[in-house]
Amino acid sequence: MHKTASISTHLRSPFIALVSLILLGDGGVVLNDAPAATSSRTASRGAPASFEEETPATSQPRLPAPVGMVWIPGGEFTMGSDTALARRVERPPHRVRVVGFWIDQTEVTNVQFRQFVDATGYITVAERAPTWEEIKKQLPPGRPKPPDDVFVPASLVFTPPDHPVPTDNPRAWWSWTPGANWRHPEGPHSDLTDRDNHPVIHVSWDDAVAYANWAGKRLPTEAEWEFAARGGRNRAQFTWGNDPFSPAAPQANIWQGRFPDNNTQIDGYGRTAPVGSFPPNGYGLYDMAGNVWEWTLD
Ligand SMILES: [Ca+2]
Ligand SMILES: [Ca+2]
Repeated sequence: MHKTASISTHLRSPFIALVSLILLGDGGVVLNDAPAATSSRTASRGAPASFEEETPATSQPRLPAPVGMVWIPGGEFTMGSDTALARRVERPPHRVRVVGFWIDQTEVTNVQFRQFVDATGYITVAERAPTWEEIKKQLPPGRPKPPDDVFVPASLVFTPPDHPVPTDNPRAWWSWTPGANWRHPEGPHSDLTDRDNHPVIHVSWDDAVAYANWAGKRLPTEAEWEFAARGGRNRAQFTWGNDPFSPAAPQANIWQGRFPDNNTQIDGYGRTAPVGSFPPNGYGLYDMAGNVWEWTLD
């Protein structure tokens, strides 16, 4: 689990996903995941002059590296961005300090998530029928009860239209699909054949936290996640630096072509890719940009 995105609006990863893990210095363990699309971790100008440009590691790991995890030294960095690609929630850029932590080198895979489910019998949110009591909490007061066919286990599946559509209405490409869940990513008739090492998807924040707890970790905070995603490149536009996306040597699994109806798949993948299919960032972390969105703790 872990990682994601970073990249700006280019990153329209249609998948929801998962998590990254972090383990804190002593045993504490943590894991984090982040919603990926936090997107544009582009760097920017404007750090207050009273801060140093960047401070070095603030802590050292006290344990041998846990399997599959990387030590992130911590330090101070410019979080967010106000460049053209930055989403509004990333503004304004501001200085943040994080302490050292361990984080998973890759997004959480289907194999890893299956181990958790097999060990615990955990049933994800997408596999449970919602109740009117739960839905009511998220609706304005007085809203009538929806029809019964809404109260079935379901999730959103990326379903590209066959023609150009305005990009201000996500309903044009997200389909509420009964039976879609992590075992059946595109719905009841799909499965995980040949996708063991793809990131698990259709995982809610609660599911990600449950996985992390089981693994003895926690989700990373958004600040930790972004610090890790930057890979030591303070204020860079992308997780790999400032170079634009290269069709000849794709840096990440993102969208190419016209969103959402024409994905040219120049990077080789129309949906998820096996974790670690693209070059790692400066900290040795994979898919911090692209592939799937990842959850963070906050
Ligand atoms: Ca990712
Ligand atoms: Ca792609």
